[in-house]
Amino acid sequence: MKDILTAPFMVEMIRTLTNMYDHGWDERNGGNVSLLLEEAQLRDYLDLQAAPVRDIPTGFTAPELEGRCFLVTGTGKYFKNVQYAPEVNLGLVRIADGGARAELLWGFADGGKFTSEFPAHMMSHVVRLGIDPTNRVVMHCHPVNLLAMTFIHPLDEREFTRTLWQMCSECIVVFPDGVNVLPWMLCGTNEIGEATAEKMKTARLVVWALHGIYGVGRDLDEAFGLIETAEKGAEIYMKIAHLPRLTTITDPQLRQLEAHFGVKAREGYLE
Ligand code: 2HA
Ligand code: ZN
Repeated sequence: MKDILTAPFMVEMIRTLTNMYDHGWDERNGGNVSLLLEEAQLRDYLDLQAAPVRDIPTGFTAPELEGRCFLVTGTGKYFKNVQYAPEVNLGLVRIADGGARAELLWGFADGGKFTSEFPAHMMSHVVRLGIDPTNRVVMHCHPVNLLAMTFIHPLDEREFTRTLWQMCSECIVVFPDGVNVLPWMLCGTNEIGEATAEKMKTARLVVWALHGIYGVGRDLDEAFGLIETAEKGAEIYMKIAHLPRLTTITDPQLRQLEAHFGVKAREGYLE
């Protein structure tokens, strides 16, 4: 077997988590990421027939994910530390018993377990895989400007999305499906997991007001880039929201971006 710490998916996960920390999105133990892996990606690094290290109950069901493997961040663990001790801060789990149990195949070496937001991650994976079978990543973090924006901007999803689209030309191109928004809810529960997954049916970005954001993607770069672009829009908004606005990107201009880049803006979101 090859050393799993040299696996391309592991290297990419560690780089991405470090980068998220460096962006200031993941203070202390803030944020969590899960990456769906195929058996073919794992075979050289793990004996998949071997008995699991231990079982971890999940507290929910997700029969759609039976047998699927996820590399996931640990509860209470700091993104800052992942690069120095990946086997403590990350775990590789295989979903079993219709979702009720996760078999630990590698990691969480200090006896730890997956993120408290595991329900939101797994339920979001189920929904996004139904829409795009190539989806692999669910990413959650606390970007400052998106979070700040939820204190001062109406949480109406159309309005929130339109404001972000107006902040820079890239926004409508990168997330034409827009940004969905949940009001403040208690985090770490099945309820917020179910609500997040429901919102994932119509957009790949879901803001948790006064808390943070969820993004998904086919790989770590795509999920990161989605959040990065929305956060850029929010940063511009936070710089200008209190100033007189003399110029904006108009709806006809947003239509031009839509046509030129071959994307389809969320139905009814443009005038
Ligand atoms: O894991 O971000 O939402 C820490 C969090 C909870
Ligand atoms: Zn959070």
